[in-house]
Amino acid sequence: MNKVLLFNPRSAENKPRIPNSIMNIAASINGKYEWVIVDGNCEQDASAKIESYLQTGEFSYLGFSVMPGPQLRQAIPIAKLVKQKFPKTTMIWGGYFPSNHSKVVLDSGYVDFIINGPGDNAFPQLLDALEEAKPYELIKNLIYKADGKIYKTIKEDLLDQDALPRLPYTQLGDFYPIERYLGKTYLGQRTLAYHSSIGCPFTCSFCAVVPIYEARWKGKSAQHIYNDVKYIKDKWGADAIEFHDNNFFVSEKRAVDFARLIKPENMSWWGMARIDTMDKFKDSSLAELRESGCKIIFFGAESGNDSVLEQMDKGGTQTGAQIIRFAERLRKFDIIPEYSFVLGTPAPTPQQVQSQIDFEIDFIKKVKAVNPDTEIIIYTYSPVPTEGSHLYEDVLKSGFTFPQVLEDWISPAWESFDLRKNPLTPWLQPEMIDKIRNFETVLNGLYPTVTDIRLNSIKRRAIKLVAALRYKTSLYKYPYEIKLLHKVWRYRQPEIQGF
Ligand code: B12
Ligand code: SF4
Repeated sequence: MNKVLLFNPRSAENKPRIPNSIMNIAASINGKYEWVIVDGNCEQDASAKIESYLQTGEFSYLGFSVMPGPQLRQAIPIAKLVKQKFPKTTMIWGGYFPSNHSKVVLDSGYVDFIINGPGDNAFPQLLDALEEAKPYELIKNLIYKADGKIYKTIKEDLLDQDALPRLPYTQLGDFYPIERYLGKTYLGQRTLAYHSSIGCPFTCSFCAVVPIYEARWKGKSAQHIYNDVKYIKDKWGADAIEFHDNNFFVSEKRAVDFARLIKPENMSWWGMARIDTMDKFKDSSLAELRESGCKIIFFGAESGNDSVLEQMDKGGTQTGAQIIRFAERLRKFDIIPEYSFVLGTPAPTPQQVQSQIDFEIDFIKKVKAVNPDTEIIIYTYSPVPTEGSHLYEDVLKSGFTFPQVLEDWISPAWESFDLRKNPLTPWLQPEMIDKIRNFETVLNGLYPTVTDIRLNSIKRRAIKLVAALRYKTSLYKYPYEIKLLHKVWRYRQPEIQGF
């Protein structure tokens, strides 16, 4: 039987995390097909490694996991090279990028199939069909091209997450030591990345999860999560957990059940949530979460302006007032809120775009005033193709288009778009982007992130000192002195380098 090569392109400069996307795919074929993993985060030369496997002639199938941004830097040239040198192999891409940008990926000519969303059934079914030369057209969650036309098959219902096969950690360890994936972070000495649920029940109009999961969510049970975590703790010494779920806290009961189970294990943990969902949690639940080791929670605050929140379809219940009130509420429980904001959404005139940015800057300062420990992450709005949303309609009306050629996605400009730093959208003028980035520099100067564990107290004090006056007087222009210190001390930004 033909073997399968699974590739996780490099996504982090350092600190590799357990490659959960590709591990789920490995689990789906484990015991049925022989597979190997190449993790770009752990290889000096991933391309050479892949070639050395393919030269054995044993591998027919390649599965690449691709999210937008720097992963494309390896995914695109390596896929192209593989198709040139080993034209008989079948190239299958999965993950957020190909699912949301299927046309440009399939038009490249070097990707044969896309798994659209979860691949736990679709991937093994596709391999079976190809191995046995049977039709694949009825396999759910598949995108392919035939006779120049792109076909998307229907989506599968979300699977019972507890029924999925366990991730093959021991086999991963045959390729790369598991200890290497358990990095030192703000949370602990050996931090485990774990993914306990898929999708999200909401439909925010800027979010890439929506077109794939269409407001569906399914989670593993608290007991199941605990069993997995405990196994890794006992076997490899994990002492902290990063939950990579889009929305870990959808169910108050599941979160509290997990807190009760994990508390005796003395582990710190972190996850992502919505403000309006968690604001409904009882005080006793928040207290239990903290006591169990939950130190910091990431929230998509997005905007302090209620009409922008409505434009973003933020579920209808989150308000600016609530964002501030909730930051204050979490302070009482000693949980650090990590608030992310999306600045630079479209508006009818440049003046309105600018005044909205100014409003958000003032709003962020208000949040900081009520809870200075709040971590602030600032993104600029980079459209995702959430067909049918008003926000995306505004985007299309503005004349914005995505690249038509796959290689264009790795140009510096589009990479910056992916990183949500400089999004190339027609309504954002360069001086607006400068203002956002300069404010961010000053803010990060006065309030360096707690997640940067290399920044000692002397360095922190030095940066704070130079940034304080600028912050107080709203003088954000040309913050070269702060940028220099950030550069010299290699200040880390959690949104790019890992949370
Ligand atoms: C971990 C993570 C990271 C880590 C990577 C860690 C590391 N060191 O490798 C870090 C923090 C570096 C990161 C960075 C970025 N990320 Co990121 N990241 C994630 C996160 C939280 C988890 C991914 C994961 O493991 N999922 C678990 C698996 C099980 O789910 P899955 O990936 O969906 O996989 C399933 C299917 O998609 C499919 N599948 C996936 N791969 C494959 C491959 C094959 C062959 C097949 C068949 C199927 C398949 O099957 C899987 C199982 O069913 C996701 C959000 C999320 N919860 O998924 C965001 C996410 C993927 N990231 C995203 C983005 C945008 C980025 C950035 C590009 C930008 C940014 N500023 O955030 C940066 C890029 C920086 C960089 N250096 O690359 C977005 C993508 C949005 C979009 N527009 O498409 C997401 C969805 C977050 C979000 N909601 O906005 N990220
Ligand atoms: S709540 Fe978060 S993950 Fe869910 S749709 Fe909104 S932005 Fe996306």
